[in-house]
Amino acid sequence: MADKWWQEATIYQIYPRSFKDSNGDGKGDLPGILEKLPYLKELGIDVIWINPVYASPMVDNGYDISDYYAINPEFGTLDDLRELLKQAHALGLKVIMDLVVNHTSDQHPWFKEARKSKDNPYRDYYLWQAASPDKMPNNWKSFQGTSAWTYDEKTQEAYFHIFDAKQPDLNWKNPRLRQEIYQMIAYWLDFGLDGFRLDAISHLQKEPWDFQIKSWEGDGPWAPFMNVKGIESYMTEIKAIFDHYGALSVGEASGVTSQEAPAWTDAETGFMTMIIEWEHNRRTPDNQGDVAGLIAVLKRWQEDLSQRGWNALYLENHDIPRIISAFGDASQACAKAFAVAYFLLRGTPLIFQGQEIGMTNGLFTSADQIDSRSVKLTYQDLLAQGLSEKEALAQATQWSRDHARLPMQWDASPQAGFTTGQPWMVLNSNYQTRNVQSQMAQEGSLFYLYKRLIALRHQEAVISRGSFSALETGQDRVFAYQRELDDKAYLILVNLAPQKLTLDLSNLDLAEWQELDLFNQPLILQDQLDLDAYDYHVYVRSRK
Ligand code: TEU
Ligand code: CA
Repeated sequence: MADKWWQEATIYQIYPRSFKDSNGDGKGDLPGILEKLPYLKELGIDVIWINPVYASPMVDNGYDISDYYAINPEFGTLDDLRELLKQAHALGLKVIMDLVVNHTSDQHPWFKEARKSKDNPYRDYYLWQAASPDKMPNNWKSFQGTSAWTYDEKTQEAYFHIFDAKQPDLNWKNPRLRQEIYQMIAYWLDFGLDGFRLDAISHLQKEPWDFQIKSWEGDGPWAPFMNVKGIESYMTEIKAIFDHYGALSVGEASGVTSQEAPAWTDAETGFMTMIIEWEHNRRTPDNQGDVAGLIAVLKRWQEDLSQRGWNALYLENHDIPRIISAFGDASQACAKAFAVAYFLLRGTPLIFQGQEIGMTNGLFTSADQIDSRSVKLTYQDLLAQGLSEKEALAQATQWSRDHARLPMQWDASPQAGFTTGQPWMVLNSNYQTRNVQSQMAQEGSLFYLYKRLIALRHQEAVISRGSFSALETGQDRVFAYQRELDDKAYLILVNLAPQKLTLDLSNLDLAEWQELDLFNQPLILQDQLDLDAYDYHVYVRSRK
C-alpha cells in the first residue's frame, strides 16, 4: 500500500454544542471552535471532525437536517464556518463535517412536500407504503425499538424511519434524490471542507419490505438495513465524488464485518478511506464495559485488516459513555492506559473532545438533565415498569450518550470556562480538578501523553504503517501487541484491569528492547512480568 497522509494523522472530534460557547447562550458554537484552534494545534492533531451544524430542529441535535446548505443560527453563520476553515487551514489542520444522508428532518422541505400527496414530485424521495393506523407494512423495528413506520393521516400511508419518526429515511433507489445528494457533497467540498464523516452510511439500502426478520438477538432486528446487498452501487457513486476531490471519508458503518471491511476500505478500490466499527462497544450482563471483549474485538479488526484496508481507531464518541467510566475506574492512570492501548494500533486514531483530559461520565440527579430522546423514552418505560424515579434514572442513564455531551471542561472557573451563561447540559461535578488548564500545567499529565502519542505517529513509520501482531500473555485484560516495519519493532504492553496481573512472556525474545519514556516508571522485561493496575510499557527494538 502506498503511503498516505492519513496513516500518520490523528482526528479530533468536536461535539460543537458542548465544546466552547462564544456568546453566553450556554451552547457551544463555531466562533467558540475558532477560539480554541490554538489549543488543538498545541495538542498536535491533524484533522478536526465537527458534528452536524446544519439547519435543524435539533430533535437529534443536528442529525435531523432541515436544510443541507444552511448553518443552524445557534452555531453561527456560513461566514463563521468560512473563517474557521480559513484559520484551520492556515494552521495546517484539515476539517471534516458529518454527511447525514440516510435521512433528513421531517421539517426538510422535501419531506414537507412529500407528505402533501401521493403524486407529489418529492413523494419518492422517501419510503412510503400502504398502511392503516393499526396495521404497519411490516414488523421492522427502528433503532429506538419502536416500529420503523409512522402512519401519516393525510395520505393514509406510512413512512419508514430507522431512527426517530422525525427523521424519515431517504429513498436511495431514486436517482433524482441521489443526484441532489451528490450535488450537495460537491458543494461542500468546493466550499473548502476536506472530507466527511459518513453518518449511518451502511443503512442506505433496505431489504424488500416482505423480508422476514429471523432473529431478535444481536443485529437481528436491524438486519433489514445493515449493509444490505445493493448498497455497493451507491457507495461506488459516492466514492467517485470523494476521489475526484481527494477528500477524506470516514464511514460509520455498523453491520460491515471485519471480514468485509478490507474491501470497503482498500486504499485504491475501497468505498471510503476508513470505517468506524461498532462491535467493540461491549457490555457485560450488568451493563459494565467488557474489557476482555473489547480487546478481543480490536485484535480481530487489526488482524482482518492487516493486509488490506484501514481502521478508524476510537474509544469514545458522542453516542457512548466515557470509556474510563464504562470500562475502567475513571482514574487518570486508567485514562493513560486506555490511551496507550489503542493509540499505537494500526489505523487512524480519533480523540473525542475531553478524552485527552480524562473527562468522565456525569451523575444525573434529575430527569430533566437528560437530553437524549431515546434515553428519555427508556426512562419513561422503566417508570411504567414500576421502578422508582431514582432507579429508572440510574438505569436509563448508565449507558447514555448524554455523558459524552456534558460541556468541555476548560478551567476551574464557574461553568468550567465553557460559557458565561447557563450551560445547556449540566456540568460534570469534577470540572474543578479535571480540566484543560490543570492538565496543561502538569508535566506528564494525560494531555501531554496524548501529545506525545500523536507526535509519535508523525515520527515513526513503524507506528503509522507497520504490521500488527497480537501477543499471547495469558491475561485477557492485558492488551499486548507488536508493530513491525523493516528493522524496527515496537512492543506494547498495557494492563487494562484495576489490579496487578502477571504476564507470561516466555514466548517472546526479550533481547535488545529499549523502553520508550511515556511518563512512566521503567520496567525491565522478563519471562514472568508483573504489571500493576493500569500500568503500560512500550519498548522499541532497532536492528540496523
Ligand atoms: O449514529 C448511528 C447509529 O447509532 C447507528 O447507525 C448504529 O449503527 C447502531 O446504533 C449500531 O447498533 C449516528 C450518529 O452518530 C447519532 O448521533 C445519530 O443519532 C444517528 O446517526 C442518526 O443520525
Ligand atoms: Ca453560543
